Amino acid sequence: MNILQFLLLAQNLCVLVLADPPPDYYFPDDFIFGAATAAYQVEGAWNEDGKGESIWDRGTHEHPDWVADNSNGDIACDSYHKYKEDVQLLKDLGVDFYRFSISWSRVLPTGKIDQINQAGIDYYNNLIDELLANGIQPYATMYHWDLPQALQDEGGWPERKLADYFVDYARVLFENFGDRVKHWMTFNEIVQICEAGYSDGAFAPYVVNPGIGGYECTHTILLAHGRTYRMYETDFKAQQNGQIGIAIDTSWHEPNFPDRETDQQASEVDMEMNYGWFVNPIVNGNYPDVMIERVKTNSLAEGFSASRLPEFTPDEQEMLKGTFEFLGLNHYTSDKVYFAEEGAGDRPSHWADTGVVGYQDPSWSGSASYWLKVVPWGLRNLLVYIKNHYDNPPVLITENGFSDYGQWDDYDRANYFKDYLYEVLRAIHEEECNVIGYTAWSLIDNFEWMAGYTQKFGLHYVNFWDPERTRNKKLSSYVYNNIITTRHVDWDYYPDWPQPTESNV
Ligand code: GBH
Repeated sequence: MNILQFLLLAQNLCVLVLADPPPDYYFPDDFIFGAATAAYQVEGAWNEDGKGESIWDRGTHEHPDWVADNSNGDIACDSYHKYKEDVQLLKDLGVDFYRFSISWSRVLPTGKIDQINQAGIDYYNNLIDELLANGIQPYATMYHWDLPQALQDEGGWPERKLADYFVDYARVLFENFGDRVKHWMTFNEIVQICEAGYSDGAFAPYVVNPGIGGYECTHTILLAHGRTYRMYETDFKAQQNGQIGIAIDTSWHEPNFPDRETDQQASEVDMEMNYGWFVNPIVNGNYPDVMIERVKTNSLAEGFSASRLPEFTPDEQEMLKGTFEFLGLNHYTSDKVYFAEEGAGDRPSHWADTGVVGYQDPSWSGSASYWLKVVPWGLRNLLVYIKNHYDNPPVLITENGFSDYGQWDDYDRANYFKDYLYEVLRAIHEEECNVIGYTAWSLIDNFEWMAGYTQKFGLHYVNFWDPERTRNKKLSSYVYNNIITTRHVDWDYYPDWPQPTESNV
């Protein structure tokens, strides 16, 4: 070793020794923690006690081979019968709230109010009462993808009359549950409902109509959301005093080269076209200007006489503006983006309208889901983006989580929660982002849509080979509980835990 090498080594050692450890931030006292599921993914009992058929019942039954393991949600975790066990798990986790969804066709089998299924009302009453008896607040999502099939038979979400049916359904929910449910999310992930459901055909009802179906569907849903908010405001708010939000999902779209101006613009356009598309109408009353322009330019170039993006009337814009008490955010992963070449992509399509290419850095570590790479800092960048673009609204993280193949000792999931939650802490303490709470996806392993039961997101293991659908704690449930109770991230905490002996992995 020469003197120069020695000095370099000495310098590196100094940096190692002297570098400050990451600051030990704490969650604010009023910061809330929860865990989430969705009706079709956990309930099962798909045709019991008067429940009507949904588009996911129909889709998985008609095309079993479209789901990775040919499975479906007929039984799933059997939470319809085992909800008390779920509540016990929530209690042991120490969460403040449970985010679950209500199955529209369990409450209204045909989707319409002329037929109310009392057994469905009873089920959710029981679940809500059990939660409250255990000190857990119910956070209810009205729609997590399971449209009553009868309404799909009338054309589904691209049909504007679906907004009327949704508002009727929401009224039934407020009337029956609003005395105890004080936090509502109207919809879960509009982009998945609409782009996957009505543009690409990747999700039920598997309609392929790119560049048109997704825009029409979204328009109906945004109107349904806004009108539900206004109905609550006029007819229920005074007595029930609850809050209405919505859960919108987005990745963080990092500029490919952060210093390159065109990549910064690509990131901005991608965020507006995939997040602003839903948030801007709810916050400011209309689609983002850049989206209105781009879809119109493309539509005219393609020979359409008008834009494929529907328009809100001035009254509708007024109605929509400010229709949220909290913005729900579902976030899992990030990508890096740059502008596509002129004319790239099949047209018409939302992708071509956006005109941005994204990819995931091969150095990012993966999960059991091809789309889910671990990028904790992406969450902080996203939270800062939301703060800057929408005047620092209250953000409730309504989903965040990691998939594996189902091991008990799920260190990767535990570390994912630590790393992402630490970025939430940094967003709060270093960037003054108004993040009010966090929800882990998911409370239990469940039916992961087109991936069936091949990808597991649960804090708790469910044995799907066992008719009893036995639940067991994974390592990550202890780690999440430790974060909730100590209110910070303890990097060294891994439990000495009683590993379950049975296994179906
Ligand atoms: C959430 O969506 C959902 O709200 C929740 O129900 C789901 O279980 C959870 O994520 C985990 O996936 O190309 O067909 O494989 C997150 C957004 C949308 C991400 C679909 C994965 C790929 C679908 N997801 N996307 S596919």
